[in-house]
Amino acid sequence: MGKVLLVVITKPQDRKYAIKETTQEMEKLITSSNGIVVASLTARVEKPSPSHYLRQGKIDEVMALAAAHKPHVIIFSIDLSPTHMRNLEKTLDHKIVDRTGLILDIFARRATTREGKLQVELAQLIYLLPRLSDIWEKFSRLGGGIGTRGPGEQKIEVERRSIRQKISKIKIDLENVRAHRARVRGQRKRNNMCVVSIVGYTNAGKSTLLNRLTGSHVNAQDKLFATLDPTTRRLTLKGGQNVLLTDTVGFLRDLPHTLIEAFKATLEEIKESDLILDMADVSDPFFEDKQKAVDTVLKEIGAHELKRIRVLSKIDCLESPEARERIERKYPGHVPISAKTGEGLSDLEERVRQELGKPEATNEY
Ligand SMILES: Nc1nc2c(ncn2[C@@H]2O[C@H](COP(=O)(O)OP(=O)(O)OP(=O)(O)O)[C@@H](O)[C@H]2O)c(=O)[nH]1
Ligand SMILES: [Mg+2]
Repeated sequence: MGKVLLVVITKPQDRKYAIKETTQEMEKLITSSNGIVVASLTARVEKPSPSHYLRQGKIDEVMALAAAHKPHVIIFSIDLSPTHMRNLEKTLDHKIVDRTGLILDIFARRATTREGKLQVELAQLIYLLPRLSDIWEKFSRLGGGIGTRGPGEQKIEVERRSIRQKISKIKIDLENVRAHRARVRGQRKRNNMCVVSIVGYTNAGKSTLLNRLTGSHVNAQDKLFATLDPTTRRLTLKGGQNVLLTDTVGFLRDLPHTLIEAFKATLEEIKESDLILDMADVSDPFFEDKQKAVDTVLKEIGAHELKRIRVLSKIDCLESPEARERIERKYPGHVPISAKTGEGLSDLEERVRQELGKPEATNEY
């Protein structure tokens, strides 16, 4: 992705810390996509300008920064309409990427399995469809004014049709994936295997926990969306019960709907679990907001009524015993753990055993 100029948009209704939180998250997303932020600015936008989203004064500021820092791309912290994006690209003469575009880029880098790749491609095509005319316009501009309106429009129609066909084909392929997953789940049910899914905000420590509990080596790193494809490992609890522990894609605030839609097959695995471990990273100053975002996604995928154990992760990062006590007092019933030091893991396993032994969901969420 190269050098990035970051434009953080704030709105009047945003909370006090929104700028800091959004800036930090955007920087992490950009790093996760191999970009480097060389300059950034914030713009408070009350009412977007109909043509360029930003007003002229801000556009001048962006232009000055771009001239000074020569970024490869200008990234916006919000989603832009196709018109705004097209006009900004023309005026600023730079490639513009919005939040969903950036997240799609990270997902495309991470996808390794056929299923993951199909899901990312589907999300990309859905994102591309309304933006097609811009690509063709650029193409005809390059061609030196060839492509008068008539034929240009026709070409776009042809291209649109072919994209729609691709979308339908991928959807059929993904239906097969879902059917296969459903069969596997049926098999597990017949074998009385319980499935426990680890969910939480991206970077909460889900994969590290799976590795620690099951002695596996799935990719865990300080990058957003390090995991895209679900991994399932067997875990033997005290007393001998075997369960299947699944680690899967992390959540994000305002996860683009295109992605939720495209990742239905993956997210469905969560919905069909017997128990979820909902992890929140207490070393993150914004973890409470992130917990709310996780709740929202769980609701959206219909998994909010499942049995759930709330886990507070990375407690080794809390420096003082007082900080730790404060958190534990504030969140009674949550299980504090550190996948790094191993602290709290046997308590967590014990809670899993108890919850699975209970007849049905008894939590209040
Ligand atoms: N200090 C500390 N760091 C941890 C702990 N658990 C995980 N980490 C670190 O947190 C970072 C993210 O961990 P992952 O396990 O990849 O997180 P994840 O939830 O799987 O993230 P995604 O797959 O990106 O959604 C890594 O750098 C881990 O080393 C912990 O208990 N303590
Ligand atoms: Mg992970």
